[in-house]
Amino acid sequence: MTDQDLEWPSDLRQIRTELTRFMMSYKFATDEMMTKVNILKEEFSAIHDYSPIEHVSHRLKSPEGILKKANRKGYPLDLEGIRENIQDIAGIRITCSFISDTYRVLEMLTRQQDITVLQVKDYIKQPKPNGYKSLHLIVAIPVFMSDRVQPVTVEVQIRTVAMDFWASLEHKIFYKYDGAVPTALVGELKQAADVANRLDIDMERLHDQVVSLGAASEDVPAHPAPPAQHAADGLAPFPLPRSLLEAFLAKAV
Ligand code: 0O2
Repeated sequence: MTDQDLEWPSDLRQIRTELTRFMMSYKFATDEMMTKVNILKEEFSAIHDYSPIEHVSHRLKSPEGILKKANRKGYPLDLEGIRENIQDIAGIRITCSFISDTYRVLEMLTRQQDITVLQVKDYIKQPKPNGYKSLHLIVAIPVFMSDRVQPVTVEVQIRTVAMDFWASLEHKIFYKYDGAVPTALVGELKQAADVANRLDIDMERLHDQVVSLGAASEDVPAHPAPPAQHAADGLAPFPLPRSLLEAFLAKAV
């Protein structure tokens, strides 16, 4: 205990401990989900020609942001009320190359047995009026702590690189204008979303053509194999020299 701790009244110390536990549970849930997504990413990169997952990032809402949201939405300001009502304290964002990959990743995650799917919103099939597209998933994942198992919710957003590019810019503009984006800009953003969607469709069609060409000629890779370094996210891949493989084949190992 620090000197400062001793000066604090015990009820403040207690709420600090509870808030720390609360935030930690979301941090652990984020870590678990990141591990799950990174396993899929690495496995695809190492075993298949390419990974449907281009990039994954995460964020944890700050305690201040959580309280602001609870206030704004009129939720009870106790930890249980917040846990029940605010489902995006922990967030994971996955970007994929193609639209079909977003659904593939959704499928791979939702079929994992320790993940409970609480909600799926498909803003790809039904974009928001401003043009926003993404798959939103709210899941609960068990976090095993020293004295209990806590189911913790995580929001997972899955979108293409083009959708992500659009959403990041729109987010910046939205905040710059404090939500009151000028009509002309809203129109331009919607047009840009349509262009991003066209790009997604065209790129996927081209990709499919390359895949079928590759299948026909057997020598064009469906997707350039990532450099070995990329395959394991900075880890050197396991050394598998030909002699070792031959030994395996000959059951000599
Ligand atoms: P941040 O800073 O990214 O976390 P909710 O407000 O979450 O209770 P809602 O609006 O029904 O309920 O949730 P929804 O539609 O699932 O959206 C939640 C998150 O999706 C947002 O979180 C954004 O990250 C993203 N999102 C939704 N709509 C838009 C949009 O029109 N443009 C962009 N750029 N992002 C969007 P936060 O908390 O708003 O922001």
